[in-house]
Amino acid sequence: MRRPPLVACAVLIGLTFIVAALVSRKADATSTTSVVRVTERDFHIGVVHGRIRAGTVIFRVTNRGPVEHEFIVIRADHGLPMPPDGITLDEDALEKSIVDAVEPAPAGETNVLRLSLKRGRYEVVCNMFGHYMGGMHARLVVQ
Ligand SMILES: [Cu+2]
Repeated sequence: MRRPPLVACAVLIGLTFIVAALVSRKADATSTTSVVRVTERDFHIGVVHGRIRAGTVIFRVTNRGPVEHEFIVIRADHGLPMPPDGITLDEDALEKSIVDAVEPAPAGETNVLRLSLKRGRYEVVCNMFGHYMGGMHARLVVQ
């Protein structure tokens, strides 16, 4: 049996590396998807994964009640400013930092919010009257 020429072997190995590199680059280019489970209750927001990878982030927000709660994702690299009235965040002032939100949902409901998040620090809050100051905020780091 003839041995395959050395050049053919080298080309084959080279091609393997190129294909592997292309596949891994494609994997990087298609953004990752993270699912973040969030539980809201009076007056707390529980985030299962506080650190996630940049890309598509699917929040599954469940309100355990007993009252309605909303869910707002805010870019907050330097934290959030104190509420001007000491109780509620000024959403108009934060407009540029607010990524998206789930409207107030009744107890027992689960809402899904699909976002594309860049690296950075975020706060997820419920800003219904008194809820933010009551403790409804949690940090989320996107890396
Ligand atoms: Cu709330």
